[in-house]
Amino acid sequence: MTKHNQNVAPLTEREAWKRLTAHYQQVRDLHLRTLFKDDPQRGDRMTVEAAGVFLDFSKNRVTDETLKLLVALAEESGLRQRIEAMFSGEKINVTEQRAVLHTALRAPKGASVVVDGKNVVPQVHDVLDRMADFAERVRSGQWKGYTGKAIANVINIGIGGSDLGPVMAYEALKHYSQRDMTFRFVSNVDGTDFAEAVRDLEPAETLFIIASKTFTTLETMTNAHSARDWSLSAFDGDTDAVAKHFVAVSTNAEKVSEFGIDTANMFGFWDWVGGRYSMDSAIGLSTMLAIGPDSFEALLDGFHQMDEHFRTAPFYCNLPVLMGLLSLWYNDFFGAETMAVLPYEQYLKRFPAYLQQLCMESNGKHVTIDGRQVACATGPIVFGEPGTNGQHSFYQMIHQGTRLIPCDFIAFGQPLNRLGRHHDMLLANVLAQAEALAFGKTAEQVKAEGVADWLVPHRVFEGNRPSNMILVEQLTPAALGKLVALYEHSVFTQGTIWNIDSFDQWGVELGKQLANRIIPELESEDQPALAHDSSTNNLIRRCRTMKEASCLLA
Ligand code: G6Q
Repeated sequence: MTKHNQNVAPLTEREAWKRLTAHYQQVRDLHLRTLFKDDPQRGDRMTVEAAGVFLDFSKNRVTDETLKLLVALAEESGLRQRIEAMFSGEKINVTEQRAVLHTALRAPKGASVVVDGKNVVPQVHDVLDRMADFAERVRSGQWKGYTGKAIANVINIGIGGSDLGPVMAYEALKHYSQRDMTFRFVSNVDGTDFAEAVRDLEPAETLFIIASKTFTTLETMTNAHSARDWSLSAFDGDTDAVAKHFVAVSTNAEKVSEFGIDTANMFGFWDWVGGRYSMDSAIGLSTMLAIGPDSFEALLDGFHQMDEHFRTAPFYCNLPVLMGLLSLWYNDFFGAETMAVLPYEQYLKRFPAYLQQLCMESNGKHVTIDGRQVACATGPIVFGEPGTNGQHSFYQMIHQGTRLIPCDFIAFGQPLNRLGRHHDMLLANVLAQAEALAFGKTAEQVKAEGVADWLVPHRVFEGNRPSNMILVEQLTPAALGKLVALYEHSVFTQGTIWNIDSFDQWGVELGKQLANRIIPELESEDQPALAHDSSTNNLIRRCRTMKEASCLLA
């Protein structure tokens, strides 16, 4: 078994960790006001630009020494070797014994990445070529539905990694999408999700993408069956229609055929692509249908540029490494439990939700790869909303609450929709928020404004609230790829230091098993014998009673 870093000491015994612990005591109370006053160049110095992504990390509670020690921690934790191990296809997802090769999904055609003795890059490009061919036919109207009509609506059915990436990417890149087509995403097993998605659509013009790596997921298969019923009921139950209205994205050809989808209409991927790392695999078929193959290629190129930067840049100027280290600094030393991701770009409205899975499913782990309890807190809780909306909601807590909430602001120099002064106002707001958080407003400043004494404490902003500012020229497909890869690798950096498996997700299993036990207990005609705890038993009985009442009413 490839255990991580057998030569690396447990986290709290690493030299750099011990030095950081001592260093934290010296710098914990340093105020950003002082740091900026003492170093007028700080805002110019503490920036990095790579692959067209500019990061200003000067408004973080760090000194040069902090950064040196954090970089030393990454080195001592074997990050360099782990990056090589990931990119070269070693089975670093130890608990599932899998390689972790989302980076191979965006490798250029001539590249070579060998897994189990085989170069996987040609297979990746074969699938991409098939996807492109299919996407062109659907987008041009050449692909016809059962009644001979062109496809106007695409519904992606998938959940988790087979949904969050596609929805986020569709929303993010809507500006580049084919506007005469409708794209919808159904994930929830709650029938409302499906019902609302199809209520105004014509089956004859609707194509379903059943996106499921395993093709066994309860929610997706339940929705897929409802979709087939909905579709076939419009075509007198003729199952020939399935070939025209259903395609699959999966690693499981057998289950795909069992469902009735011709494997000629299946786009494959591989077990070395984790669900939450799969939006650039065939799982991105809906994205390619929306934005076209050329833009999809640009998206992949953006990912690849960030991959290369991560793989080759020295740690002190490596964007994902720096962001990962800063996040870990707050999480493990300042005890910050959350982080906010705040894109000042309406098209990125689903980006925080996407990052929730990427970060929290990857690094929400309590044991190290060798099964020991971790020595410190792991992945922070991620949340966010696009600016400026969040400012009128939860930012109050970030400015004046009792918790430290590090923020990542993301902004773009050029708007995609230029409308009067809107963009200047948007940018002014994001810059102002970072400034206000860092420097705040002292009691003296508040008093000088003539505020009554009793009101002064309420009007004080203590400041010293850290943030990163990520600036990119414009939200293009390539820019989106770079941003996603930036966070993917930041998550990897942190997971490596914690020595956890960032690529498994055993924590989702227990609830699934228990739901499978409860389903027949809710559905059985006769009162089932219940052997759960008293609360669950009671709730099941109540749900059965409510169901009986609603059946009687119906
Ligand atoms: C992601 C997880 C999970 C997965 C879904 C859907 O990393 O593995 O979110 O993507 O459970 O799984 P299927 O694609 O197999 O339906």
